[in-house]
Amino acid sequence: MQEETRLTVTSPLMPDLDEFHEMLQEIWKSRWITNNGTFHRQLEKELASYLKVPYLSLFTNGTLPLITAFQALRITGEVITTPYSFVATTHSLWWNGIKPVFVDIEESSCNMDPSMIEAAITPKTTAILPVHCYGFPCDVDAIKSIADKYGLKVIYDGAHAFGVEKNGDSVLNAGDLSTLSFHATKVYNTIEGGAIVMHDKETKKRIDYLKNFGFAGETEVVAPGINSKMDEIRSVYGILNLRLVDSAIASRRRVAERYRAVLKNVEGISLFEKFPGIKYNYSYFPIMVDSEKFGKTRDRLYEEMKEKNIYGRRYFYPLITHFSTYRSLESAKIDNLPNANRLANSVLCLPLHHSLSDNDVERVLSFFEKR
Ligand code: T4K
Repeated sequence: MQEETRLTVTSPLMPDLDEFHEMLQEIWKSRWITNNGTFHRQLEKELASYLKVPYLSLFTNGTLPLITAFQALRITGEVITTPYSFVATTHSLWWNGIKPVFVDIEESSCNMDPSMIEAAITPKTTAILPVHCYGFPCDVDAIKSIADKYGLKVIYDGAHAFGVEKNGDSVLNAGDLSTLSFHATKVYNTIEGGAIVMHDKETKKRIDYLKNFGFAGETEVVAPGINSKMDEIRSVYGILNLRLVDSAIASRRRVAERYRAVLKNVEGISLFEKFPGIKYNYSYFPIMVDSEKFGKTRDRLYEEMKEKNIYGRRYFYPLITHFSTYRSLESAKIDNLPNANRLANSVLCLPLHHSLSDNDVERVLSFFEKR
């Protein structure tokens, strides 16, 4: 019997090859291939407009924007953050010599629980680093009121939040800065890529210097910046993908709705609630598996799917606090993070992307049929 095709948790959105080729010819003609080129500038403008944000600076991946954001705001000391994310979130603090202080998440959203923040503040606390996990918006109002009360900066890791809006406003406008990832696995990608979203021109200028070694002109270096400049080839790829992203999100929504319609009735499987007023991007489809009620553990389900060539992902297992770099921190203790630990052991992200066929979706759902 022929083996069924491999279904992965995601699959990259890719531009039409002929159109890409046409635009590459322009780059070849101009012989300008990186360092703030025409297409780089065009993509920054188009993304800012698409995302409804005032200013945006492109980067070569989604990790360097985080690292640079803390440098740009001169953050030191301790930063309050979530353990339930991709490890790059916390690594950005490590690279700045900042101590992460972990607080627990809300079970309903997987995001930092604002009611846990105040107790974690010390005289060394300078900022908060929440993540809009899976593209589910954080409680930005609650976080802002705590930040304002204690004079803390807020930097959002918006790696999953491309195009997510709350009451018509981009969630990327919350906080002092927000970062994005345009990695191949994201809703929108430039192969590798990322960005920082900021509120004013001056901050953009500083961040543009920082991603170019700190150069402000030919002879002046204002700070020890990094090299994280997006090149023209990936900028063109990004311009073309931006034209496809709405339709890709619509396809993702159809898959997510089909999953939701079936899985809401499956004993032992819980879904994350959808809230009114939110424009979701359907970047992930996490489900929670209650092994007693479902009759098998999350890990068993994950393995059985793999045996049938279906590759879900246990995002975010292990928790960041379980990695050796962070494990010994006081705030990394399991007792401090009960919800995060529970979710890390029970969530499975099902395959969700624009090119899943109806048949693919039914293959995934067959694992949840009455047994
Ligand atoms: N903050 C947050 C909250 C993040 O989630 C991330 C990254 C970052 C910051 C940092 O952003 P970047 O520096 O990465 O831009 C993936 C991604 O590598 C990573 O970008 C992402 N988050 C994380 C959640 O997931 P892996 O190890 O799961 O990726 P990988 O290579 O196993 O890919 C997953 C599946 O996607 C594959 O099984 C198949 C499919 N795939 C992947 C690639 C690369 C393709 O079909 N084609 C491809 O080219 O980390």
